[in-house]
Amino acid sequence: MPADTQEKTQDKLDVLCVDTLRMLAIDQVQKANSGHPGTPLGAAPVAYCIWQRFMHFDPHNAAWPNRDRFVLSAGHASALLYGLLFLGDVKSSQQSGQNAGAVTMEQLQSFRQAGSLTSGHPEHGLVAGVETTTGPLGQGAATSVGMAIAQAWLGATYNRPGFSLFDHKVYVLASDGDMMEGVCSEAASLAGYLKLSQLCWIYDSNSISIEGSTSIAFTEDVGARFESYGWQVLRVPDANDLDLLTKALKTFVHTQDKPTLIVVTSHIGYGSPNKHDTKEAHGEALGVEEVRLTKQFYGFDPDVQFAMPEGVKAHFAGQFGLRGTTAHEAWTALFAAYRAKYPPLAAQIDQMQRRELPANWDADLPRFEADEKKGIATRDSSAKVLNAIAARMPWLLGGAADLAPSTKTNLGFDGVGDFSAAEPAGRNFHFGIREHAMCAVASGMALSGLRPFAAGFLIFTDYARGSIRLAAMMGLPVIYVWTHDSIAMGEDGPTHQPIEQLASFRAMPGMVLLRPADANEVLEAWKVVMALRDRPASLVLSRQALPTFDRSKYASAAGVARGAYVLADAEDGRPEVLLLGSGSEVALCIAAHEQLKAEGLKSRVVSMPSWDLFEQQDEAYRESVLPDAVQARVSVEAASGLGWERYVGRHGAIIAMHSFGMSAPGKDVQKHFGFDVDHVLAAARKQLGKSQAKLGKT
Ligand SMILES: Cc1ncc(C[n+]2csc(CCOP(=O)(O)OP(=O)(O)O)c2C)c(N)n1
Repeated sequence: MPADTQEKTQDKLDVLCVDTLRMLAIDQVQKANSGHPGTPLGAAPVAYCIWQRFMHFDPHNAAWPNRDRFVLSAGHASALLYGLLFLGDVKSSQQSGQNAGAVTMEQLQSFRQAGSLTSGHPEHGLVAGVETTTGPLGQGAATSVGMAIAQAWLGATYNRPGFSLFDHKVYVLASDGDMMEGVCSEAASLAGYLKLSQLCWIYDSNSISIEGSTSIAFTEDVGARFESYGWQVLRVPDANDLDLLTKALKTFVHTQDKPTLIVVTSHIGYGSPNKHDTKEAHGEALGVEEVRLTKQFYGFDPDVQFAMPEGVKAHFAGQFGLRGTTAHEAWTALFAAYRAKYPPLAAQIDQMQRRELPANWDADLPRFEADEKKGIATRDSSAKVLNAIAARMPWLLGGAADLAPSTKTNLGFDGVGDFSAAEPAGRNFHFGIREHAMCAVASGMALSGLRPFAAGFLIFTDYARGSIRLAAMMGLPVIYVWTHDSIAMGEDGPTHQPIEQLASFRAMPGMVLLRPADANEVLEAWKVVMALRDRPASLVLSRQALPTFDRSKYASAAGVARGAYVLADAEDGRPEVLLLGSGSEVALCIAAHEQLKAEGLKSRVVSMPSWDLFEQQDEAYRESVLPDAVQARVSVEAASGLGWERYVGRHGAIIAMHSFGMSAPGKDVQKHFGFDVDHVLAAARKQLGKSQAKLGKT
């Protein structure tokens, strides 16, 4: 049959495949008695059409770099994605260094159960073919913009005449909830501006969410909004019409100057006689009787669960599978020829896919001489280190949410431009004032093998937390550069002064938080960060200058790699009081230490840039830094004190923030809240007094 005729025919087999997907989804949800059957019932034809007729995805290699991406942004409809992966026979794969498993019939039958791969919402790294973790609405779609950016950058950087190595598409299935989320609007606005023509969002518009009709809260013209963002907007009035869907997707494929939104009108719970178009279809099992009725509607045997009709898998293999394996084979041959012609470029592609660093990435790292008077802001020393590394690592790239001049994250060496539609090989990104989308985009870039950095003020991480949290969950080595790290940022006042943000990042599993105390700690922190392969890092940096410690007098900053280290000690190595701090407050500890020393008192300064790395050290090392025998302890950090009791103990002193900050010059704010040497000294003396009293020394 000629291709066109084939597409025009709503082949019985196509319908059977779509309905099998539907039945597998409602059976998964019913067996688990938990999950979301409505959207799989309504949107199955859309997903089917993309997979069967358009996707280039090799089921034998879910990590092939030029595969088309499919993102289920409506992650609650996970039963649909698991059905697709099962019918598409997507094999297990190494993704993000994890062994991502394959969805088998057993997995479908243990949907949402302990130990299964088919968790409530799709988790990247757990299941092969799940391109990004979704569930929090908006995240998948926003992340897809990063994937499309990565495609554009990789293509512009590595494609050569006759070698179209990176030309893949990014498909997203999004829901009403996605369209309501701010992060989607931010990301779509950016995607439109950047004219990301390989990006296609399919909006499953069923007008139902948890509380009922979306009209109770959402009546805007989404298409018009996207048109104003610069997207092409297509409409398919009936989700069951594979021909119309195919036509719209073809239009997307041939569009080269803008991203595409296809608004598809669908019916939640389609085919369920009593739940069709109702909120009840959204998020609970249909019920045994309704499942039977739904199966009857589709002509399936109501007594059979997890039916696998004859020919369905073979049909997937003949279209989705064959197209993918053929494309991958052709790409592999192309890449072999490319490797022969452009060995260094091919080596870069290999390295980035393996999350390795290029040889000599650290050959030009700056050195920072002692400068205890004037010093340098850690954001400035970080800028020097970042530029030195980026100049040797082409796929280290990123930007800020309109704060590059403040975060000092601009790449400034020769030949590095700004990323734009006209210059897609640029490496400086202007994310605009869109922190949340910036972080989702950074995740999408990392998921495509790039090493992105995203920068902003530490305070605005609150805006971006949803995406940062998912990056941590996925184990993505995104580098976050957060500056203006404390009340010391000064005049902008309490709205801009972070208090609880350090504690919240320390509480986030997987996140490596580093708050270096001086330029050499910054250098060491970057070394730690660059070595990470499966964790994100937050570099927390100061706006104000900090002294660069004289390392001939104090310990080497190499201790940063262990999270905490003894920076200055009592001469005999037997301190009576420990002064603990991070970032800018370490200088206060050092000043206090020198004063105590002059008075004949024995103190130790422990610089603690990363609690998390410190916790990973063995007991012997931790004891060597914080000996149990010394209970007189003072911690100094210009942030919430939450958690410092872990290190100073119940009787230690915690110099911390107990309120929001205030607007005044930074030094005045620090003094006002007790971040000065006198206060540290007073606390240290009090601690010494208490411990001596305890020892009966009086
Ligand atoms: C950020 C976020 N907020 C809230 C939820 C909880 N939630 C899950 S599904 C849903 C309703 C989604 O409705 P819609 O997107 O229209 O999906 P459909 O009803 O079509 O399945 C909500 C509020 C969520 N997953 N993510």
